[in-house]
Amino acid sequence: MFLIKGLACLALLALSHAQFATNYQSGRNGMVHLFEWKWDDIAAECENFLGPYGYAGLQVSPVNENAVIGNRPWWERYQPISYKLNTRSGNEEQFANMVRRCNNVGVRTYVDVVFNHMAANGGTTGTGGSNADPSSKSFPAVPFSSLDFNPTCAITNYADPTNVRNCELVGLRDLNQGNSWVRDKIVDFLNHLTDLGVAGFRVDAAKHMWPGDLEAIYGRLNNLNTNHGFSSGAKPYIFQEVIDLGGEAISKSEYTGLGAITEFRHSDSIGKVFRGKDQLRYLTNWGTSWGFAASDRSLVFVDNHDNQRGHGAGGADVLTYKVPKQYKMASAFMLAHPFGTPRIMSSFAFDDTDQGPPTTDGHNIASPQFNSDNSCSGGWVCEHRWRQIYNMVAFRNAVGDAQLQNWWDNGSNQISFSRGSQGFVAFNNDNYDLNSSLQTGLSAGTYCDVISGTKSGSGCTGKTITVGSDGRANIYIGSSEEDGVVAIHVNAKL
Ligand code: ARE
Ligand code: CA
Repeated sequence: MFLIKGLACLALLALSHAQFATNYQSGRNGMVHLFEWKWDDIAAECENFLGPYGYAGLQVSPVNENAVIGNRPWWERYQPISYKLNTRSGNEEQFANMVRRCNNVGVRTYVDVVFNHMAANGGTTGTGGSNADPSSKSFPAVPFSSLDFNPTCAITNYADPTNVRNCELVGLRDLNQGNSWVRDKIVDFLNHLTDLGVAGFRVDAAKHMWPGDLEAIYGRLNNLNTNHGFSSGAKPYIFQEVIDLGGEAISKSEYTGLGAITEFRHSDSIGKVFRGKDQLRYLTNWGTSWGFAASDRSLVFVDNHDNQRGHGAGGADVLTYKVPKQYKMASAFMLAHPFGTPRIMSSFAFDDTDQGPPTTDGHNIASPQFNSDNSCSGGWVCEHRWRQIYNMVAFRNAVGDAQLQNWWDNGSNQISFSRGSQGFVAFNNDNYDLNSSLQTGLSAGTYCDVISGTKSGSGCTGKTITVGSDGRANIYIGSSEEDGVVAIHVNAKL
């Protein structure tokens, strides 16, 4: 009896410290990173699009005051000046209003939190009007002084964990998270966001902080705010930016006990596969066999705000909106496959890798404009509003936890599989047509292909696929079609 009680207690304890649950509303899946969007625009997007189309969550750009830098590159937001919620995206009132409105329509908010460092030399004025002097490590609006930082040294050697964690990443003043004042300020900042109703955090540059320090910080985080619909005792979902493509001293496994990690190998591998550098048939064991962290520890993505423009890790193989056919195929695969917690990138168009978001006057961020086909204009790419992508979010919601079954491949770059009897998807990345009778796992009937169209009333604006009483259907994907994928699911039955 004592033993059983003890075990139950341990289980509860483990649960109460778990930062691995996404806190999504049941029936919803799929997170979108609305990179550089303004809070008022996101609030409207939750109500008009993300909520109705089934998205579960959104990641915002950093919310705290950052250094104002000359021609306003996007990356100024990774140079904190204080923890006041004042950026080009809006102020605290606007942020709080956004979180509330998004939660009201079932869409959770995840904040990109930057606390490895403060601004580098040159960042002297903040977006909230605060002043700082990074050259003397003085950030009075927090306040932090030189005592709160590690001694100045540059990160030069990824084979040396101490250099990576105690020195400065590209000159950014490196906070000492072992210092109790620093911890207090970080914990206050994160708990303030939780009080406002956020559901979790993307921890920027986690690899550059000691796991023990992060554990101490995470251990002091408040439960989620039950006034926003979270269950009592729920903890913030934490996904840590740890770039681990292998070959370095620091490994993601040092962080997976604390929360999820951004699985960069997923981005790297999916890019290589859909660029034709690896065959689609090898996707049959997609997951930990590819070197990925466990499914519930892996935040997965095709591209992120860094690697889509050559910052951070990853190179030429990363797929972005600039190669739309392969990008949509990779995104559809990620969303159809049960592995990991998928995050969709929503970009602004860029030519120059430093270029900031669209503005009205060089400083103030411009709002996205919307076209009748749901797509965006005004410099915003809005991959999350591409039919092939948002319809695959609906696919993911429709299939739920159904097992991956009925795997088929042609021995090279044509594959298909079902998610139980809920959904079926097929891909053709060969330079000849796919034209085969395939097992869909679905019940007999006519279905709308949610890639080429959408179910509308009793009709379909794209291809239809007829499943026979044996579950088989004739699947055709021409090699020169606009999209190399077809997808059907129970909610798209006509
Ligand atoms: C900018 C300028 C710099 C200048 C600096 C200070 O570009 O030239 O020295 O300001 O004045 C972003 C941008 C940076 C930018 C920075 C601050 O990408 O260009 O610097 O904001 O404004 C490493 C880290 C990883 C990091 C990537 C970019 O490990 O944490 O580099 N990613 C996050 C964010 C970025 C952000 C920061 C961190 C900083 O997602 O958007 O930087 O907050 C190997 C390693 C990787 C390493 C990679 C590149 O692959 O495995 O760990 O990634 O090399 O060094
Ligand atoms: Ca550090």
